[in-house]
Amino acid sequence: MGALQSSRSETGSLWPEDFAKRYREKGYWTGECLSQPLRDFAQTQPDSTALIDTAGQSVSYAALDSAADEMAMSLLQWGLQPGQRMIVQLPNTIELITLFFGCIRAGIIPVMVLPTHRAREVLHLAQGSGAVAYAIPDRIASFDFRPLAQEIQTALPHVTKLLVVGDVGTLAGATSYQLLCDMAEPKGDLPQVDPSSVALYLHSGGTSGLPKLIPRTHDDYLYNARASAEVCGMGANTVYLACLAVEHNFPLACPGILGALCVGGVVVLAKNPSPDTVFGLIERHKVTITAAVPTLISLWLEAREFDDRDLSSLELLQVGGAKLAPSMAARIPKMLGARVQQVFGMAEGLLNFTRFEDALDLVETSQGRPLCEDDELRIVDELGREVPQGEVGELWVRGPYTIRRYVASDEVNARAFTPDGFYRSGDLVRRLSSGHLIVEGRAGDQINRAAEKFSAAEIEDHLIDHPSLRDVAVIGLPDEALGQMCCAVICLSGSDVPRLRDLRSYLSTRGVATYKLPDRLEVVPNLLLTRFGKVDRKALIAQFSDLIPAQ
Ligand code: OOB
Repeated sequence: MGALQSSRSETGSLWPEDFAKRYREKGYWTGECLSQPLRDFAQTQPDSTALIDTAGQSVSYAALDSAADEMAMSLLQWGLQPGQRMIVQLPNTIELITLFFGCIRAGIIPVMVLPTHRAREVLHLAQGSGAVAYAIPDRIASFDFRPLAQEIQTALPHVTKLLVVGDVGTLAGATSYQLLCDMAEPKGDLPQVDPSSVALYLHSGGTSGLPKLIPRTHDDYLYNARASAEVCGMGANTVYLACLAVEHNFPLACPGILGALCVGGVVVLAKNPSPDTVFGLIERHKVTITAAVPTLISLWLEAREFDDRDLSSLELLQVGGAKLAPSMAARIPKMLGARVQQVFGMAEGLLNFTRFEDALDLVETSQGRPLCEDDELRIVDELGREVPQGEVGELWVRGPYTIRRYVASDEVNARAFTPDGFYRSGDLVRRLSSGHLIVEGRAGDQINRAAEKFSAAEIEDHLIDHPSLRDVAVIGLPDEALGQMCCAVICLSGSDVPRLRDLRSYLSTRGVATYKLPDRLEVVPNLLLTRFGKVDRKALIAQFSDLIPAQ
């Protein structure tokens, strides 16, 4: 992927004018900056709490609003310019939210990178976005982000500015977050932000390579957050707990943090999603809604067997990112006292929610129905023809908050989008007569391990360079705890037989994120091929799924 070239990616509508006009007329796009609701509530309810972190430190709407202004001014005084990009890779903290809104107000585009991403992913996203700045924590647990930042800066000289939350250490030329905050002179003008311009970049899970950059505009992302907040019944009494990494679309805006701040609610930031942290925060702050992925839910349910904290405030538990087993859905109300809402979404846009009024059966077995009546869905066969009602096909979508392009080459975009602007999601779904969708699988070779997605090809491309391997296929195998586990099926080039451990550390030294490392290794004399000479993944999956002992 080349660096951002086209100014059209940053300014002007990313939708064709006739669609943009319709979305404005219908009131989906309001022409506001993504941080406008924060400004509004800072005036109408200045003293209400906006954020609380894991340590219990809180910030009011008025304080967050002025901290965001000051941060915006500091960023500009630091030398950043509106339209430039900044990689943001921070844990769920007040600093992250302040920096996010500071960027938004200064017209600087945050590129949201997960704390679990490592050199490979960060390099790719920094290069693709042409980022000039990179914000990191000093460390999270045992991982030190400062050498990572140094590596990125050495590889990409356009990343001229490093910002460290915490101790800068020996990181040459870096600025500490605190120093930046102290720098602010509370005067000066902030730029006028064009609401149809890109507000932030999310990243995709990746079907054929590394994650792709997803441009989300002020208009479309504010709609995304507001409309989601409405579906979830959020209001001023809402206390939203963000326990997934905030750089992900789900806790950021579905409705997430932005949704809660759009209705004057409180956001609690969990530093990790462990049952202990989460149950403690729910009890302490009377959390009403949170979002999780199925793997987490299974941990919470297990932990809850031996836990008696008061979780009675929790009204709604959103589950998405990967398919929720109906049996697990049924256990949630009994064990955690909350209603379940299934959310089938994607960083590219489309969101589906089960609704409060849905029958229990639908809530437990379907992945919900689209957020907006102007979400246009097509469910198609391999030739792009709509399948008959109720049959399985690939989901294509177009609508007021679904992107029309990645920041990527024309070839990549031509594969991912149809000429008339539908995003080819790669998800295989079935639509019920009620409009609810059931996710049946994926068309591509993407692995969804504990709701973290990555492409099999990305890992294969690394492993094939390993001197002991002649051939390799990476496949996702069904796993009760993870949804899918990552399995490397290898053919040897000589007599040396690498162990799983060796391959994992080989990938780590190449800067691959930990969540993508294989969980299992199978050695075969040759890979099974299809009639067309391609690796027969389906056959490999069938072969090795059989070897997994029944639970
Ligand atoms: C969410 O977003 P992404 O971009 O990390 O992943 C999107 C993909 C979907 O295309 C689908 O393959 C899978 O994740 N997925 C689900 C699902 N929710 C997402 N598969 C089955 N059941 C579900 N409920 O994962 C995301 C974004 C916003 C809200 C919720 C999830």
